Amino acid sequence: MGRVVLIIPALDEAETIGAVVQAVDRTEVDEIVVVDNGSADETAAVAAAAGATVLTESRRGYGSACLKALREGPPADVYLFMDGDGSDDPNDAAVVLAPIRRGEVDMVIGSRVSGQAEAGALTPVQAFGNWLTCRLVAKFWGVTYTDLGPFRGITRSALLKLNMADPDFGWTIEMQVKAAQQGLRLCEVPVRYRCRRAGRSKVSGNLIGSFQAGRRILMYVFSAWWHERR
Ligand SMILES: Nc1nc2c(ncn2[C@@H]2O[C@H](COP(=O)(O)OP(=O)(O)OP(=O)(O)O)[C@@H](O)[C@H]2O)c(=O)[nH]1
Ligand SMILES: [Mg+2]
Repeated sequence: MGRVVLIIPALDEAETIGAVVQAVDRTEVDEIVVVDNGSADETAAVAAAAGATVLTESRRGYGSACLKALREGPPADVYLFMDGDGSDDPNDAAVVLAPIRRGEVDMVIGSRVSGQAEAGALTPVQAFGNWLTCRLVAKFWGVTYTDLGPFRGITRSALLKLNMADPDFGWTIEMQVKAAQQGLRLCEVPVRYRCRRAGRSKVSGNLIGSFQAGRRILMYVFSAWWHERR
């Protein structure tokens, strides 16, 4: 399958990032890149000490961090993405990568909905937003997803075709909508999901963050659909 690079966008995750990086099975992943977005804490130092390659992106946003890793990170044949707050279980890396290793698909989404989510790890707003978005994607593009989870794998060649651009939390839906539009071979696998282990929530843990991310995601879906129809 070639070289696997794990990308972890991280903002103020010093309390969790070390354990996350250390828990990654290095027989599955060749290099771990933590993209620090101007953390005020020791995220970068802790990640580096745990064995990650650290990149810094001054432009805020989850997507900006991912784009930085694609532009300036180490070469890869397959990219894996995961959160830095300990919510995703690094032990699921093998499960996420397996369909790509078998050559069956170009992209795998780790679904927290079909997997085991700890009580409270997915808030009601998040669960509803996921459900609604997935219904819209199925209606508009005929592809069934159950989740927009952060834990996912994609081949470099497929990712390049998607021409990713969203600098923020539209990143995950952008990848899934474009994959559907372009007819990528894709699948979902169940993954575990836990409440963030420590640190401050930036998105789903607070209502404003949830609604902002939700609005951005829905706007992306409707705008992609609108542009396609014109
Ligand atoms: N690089 C970068 N990473 C971010 C930014 N905001 C959040 N992150 C990271 O993206 C991941 C997801 O953010 P979270 O705050 O965990 O969002 P969430 O999972 O929806 O909500 P909680 O787990 O409740 O906090 C984490 O690894 C964060 O550190 C950002 O502006 N830039
Ligand atoms: Mg989180």
